Amino acid sequence: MTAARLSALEPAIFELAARRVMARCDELARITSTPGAITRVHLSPEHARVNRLAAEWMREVGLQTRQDAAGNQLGLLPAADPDAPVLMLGSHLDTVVNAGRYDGVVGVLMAIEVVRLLQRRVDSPARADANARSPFDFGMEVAAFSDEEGARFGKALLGSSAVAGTWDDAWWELEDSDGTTLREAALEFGLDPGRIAGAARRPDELVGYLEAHIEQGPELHARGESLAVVSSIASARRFQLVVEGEARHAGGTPYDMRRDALLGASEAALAVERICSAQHHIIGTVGQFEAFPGAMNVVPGEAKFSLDLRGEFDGERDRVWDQISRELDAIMGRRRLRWHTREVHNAPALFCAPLLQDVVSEGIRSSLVPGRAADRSILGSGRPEDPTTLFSPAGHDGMAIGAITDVGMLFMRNPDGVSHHPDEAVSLGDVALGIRALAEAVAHLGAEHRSTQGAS
Ligand code: HGY
Ligand code: MN
Ligand code: MN
Repeated sequence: MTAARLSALEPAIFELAARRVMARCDELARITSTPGAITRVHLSPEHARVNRLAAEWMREVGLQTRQDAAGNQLGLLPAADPDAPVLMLGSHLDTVVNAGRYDGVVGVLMAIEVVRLLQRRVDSPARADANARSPFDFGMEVAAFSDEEGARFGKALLGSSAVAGTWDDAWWELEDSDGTTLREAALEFGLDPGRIAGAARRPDELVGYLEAHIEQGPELHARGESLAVVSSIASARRFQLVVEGEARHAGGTPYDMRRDALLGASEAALAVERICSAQHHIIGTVGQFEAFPGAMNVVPGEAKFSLDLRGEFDGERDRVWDQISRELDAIMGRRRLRWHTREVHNAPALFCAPLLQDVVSEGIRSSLVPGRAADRSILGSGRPEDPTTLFSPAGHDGMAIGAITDVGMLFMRNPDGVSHHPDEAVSLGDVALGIRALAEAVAHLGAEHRSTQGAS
């Protein structure tokens, strides 16, 4: 299908697709381990249920489905040439604890709609077609990654890291809060840890990876715009930190004798804020914080906390971590405490491929309907040639997939920039525009691919 033919589709078709996406986001939100809230972590019974549902929806648009050894749900629409590489489209279906309903999920469901539209399966035919083929020289594969958030085992991007072939066998020993290891959880889920290498894809099997996601920040909302091209994804490190002091009687221990681990950890959390807020595009967050033994009448002898540290550039992020470490040495030294840390996640910054940034920009431009080219609600500058480009401080599966193929991303506005929270939102209209832009981006890539393959 050419981009021109796709552009001829009525806006109502994209709205219909967006309605289906929104309804399915609601349906997936009901699959949760915490009634009344949305929590769906890696290798849980809820993970199995959403994979089954996603597979059904994938088959409905002609995708051939399978679950890989990392619990990722995949759906393939092969090219006519069985040896042709595939363009991967997708996002993740796992959530943080007490999540919103769109983070990750909306990108998977939009990818399914894009595959439907690019085959002109406009009316959602409920029939599997084993002979369906991609309209491009490359196949299309929808990926619903199993673990992007790292909510259960601390290490994020487990699903996409397996696909990227960057799996580290040490991860099998990671434990969740109940002491269940990743290996035990995988076995219980019905996966064979010995087959994890089979989830890996080779670079020559892929044309690239495209993902649509809500912005998870306030930029588009503040600018009154719907869509943006992503230029890069922040580099990230995550740490579990432990402060050791001495637990003693809350009444009988004078201040000069106290070695209060909670106060040391509290001062550390404030130091993280002070150090990071003085930098450009470096963000540090202490999101978990616990005191032990956790009694009202005992000076805390131990404290544990987490640190999520992100930056636009790896070197800058690492220099800030060194600065935080030196500050922790000083704080704990003054308070006669000890501290140590374990790094549980480390992902470098990912720069989106220029070609995929270009096709996403083209997609956003093409998503303009006639007569609305100067509508600021679609393109902030009002100039169709100039879609907004944003850096993503939030992490995404592309950070892992970038090890083996080019990555491109499309952001949709989320009102007030609220995410990782039940109030997370995206409008039907922005999802409709996003579906159109993503489909147009794929069509532009198809044309580009054809011309470069033909030329070679
Ligand atoms: O934490 C993140 O940035 C992502 O939403 N998992
Ligand atoms: Mn998230
Ligand atoms: Mn996400």
